[in-house]
Amino acid sequence: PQQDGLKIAVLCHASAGGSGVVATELGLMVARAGHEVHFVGSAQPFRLTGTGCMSGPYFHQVSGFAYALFDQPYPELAAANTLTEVILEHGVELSHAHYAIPHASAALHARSMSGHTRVVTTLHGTDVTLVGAEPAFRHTTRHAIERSDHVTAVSNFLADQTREVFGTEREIEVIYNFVDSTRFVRITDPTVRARFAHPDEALIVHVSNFRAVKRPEDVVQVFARIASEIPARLLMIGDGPERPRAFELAQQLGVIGRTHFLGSFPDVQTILGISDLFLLPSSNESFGLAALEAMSCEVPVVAARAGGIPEVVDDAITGFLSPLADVDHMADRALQVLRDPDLYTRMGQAARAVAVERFHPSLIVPKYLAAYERTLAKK
Ligand code: GMT
Repeated sequence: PQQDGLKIAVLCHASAGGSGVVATELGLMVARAGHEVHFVGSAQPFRLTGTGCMSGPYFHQVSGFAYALFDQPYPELAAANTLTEVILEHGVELSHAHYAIPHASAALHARSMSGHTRVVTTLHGTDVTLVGAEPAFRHTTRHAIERSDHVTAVSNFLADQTREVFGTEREIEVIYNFVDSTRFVRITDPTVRARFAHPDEALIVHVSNFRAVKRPEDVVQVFARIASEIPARLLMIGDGPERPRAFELAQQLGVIGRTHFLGSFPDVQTILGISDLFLLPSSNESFGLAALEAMSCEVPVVAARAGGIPEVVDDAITGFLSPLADVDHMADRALQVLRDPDLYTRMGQAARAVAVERFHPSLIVPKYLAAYERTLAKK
């Protein structure tokens, strides 16, 4: 364990998804900066590598308890219990909860049980816009937000939305998502691209968890229009409930031979690094980390003008923003950029510049570290 530096616990979702990615990448960078980081979760976060006994970061699996009387596994209580053990055993001073439910609630519970630690909560989007707005979770989410020692949100849109949905005056600091621009880069080796597309084909990509909010069927609709005009191929990365419907639609529209559902895997940078265009037609998106990762790889983005996406994608500069569900508009804009090599190069370079100049870890990670220090210094 570290002798100096902060001792921090991180609670996040382990499955493929933006909040888990941000939590993991941040925790790894905070650990590299010399702090002791303990991840606590039901499973090891999918991008978490390099955990070790000497310098960390450490991973503590939440213990489960199956008992005939319990009709549910009570994940929040189990997480609170494991977190309390970690706090007491390792002297953790601060818990960073990514996602209000169940993590901020579990962290608040552990704060009461352990008698110390501060709680920083980061709101990522669906915890507020979908889950939190559900009457079943409204009071619990509001409580988690109001009682955390510090709250951050990943975009101005999300901070405003949180204040509106919960009618809270709570101070919410906006800290954007970030991207490691040394890992997410253009791959120029033609042999890598040749594994996925012919040289004359435009390579279109979509990365998501295929939930309804991502509108993956719009991706297929847009692609079918593109493919009717120019040689093109679509890579669908990720998995989730809407994947079968998107697959079926690709069959119906006759583009299944040029559409590849590759499933979920952690090193998306290879696919993004060889792609020509990223599609993000989500109906709601607090930030759009996958789009930022594409931008870092010089890939222009065509997205719906929804949620916090306009804080990431500059319309007509790093990609195009379209009205929600307007698949014709999205296809027109996609074809415009794919058919014009000068525009394509300009947009790709502008996208990379924005990723590096606005969303580099060296700009964003210190904001979290400063938030930790300020929270610990609070009386
Ligand atoms: O996009 C998802 O559905 C996953 C979700 C999550 O909670 O893991 O991502 C949310 O957090 C990301 C990281 O802050 C943001 O970049 C995504 O925009 C946000 N997703 C939504 O708001 C739908």
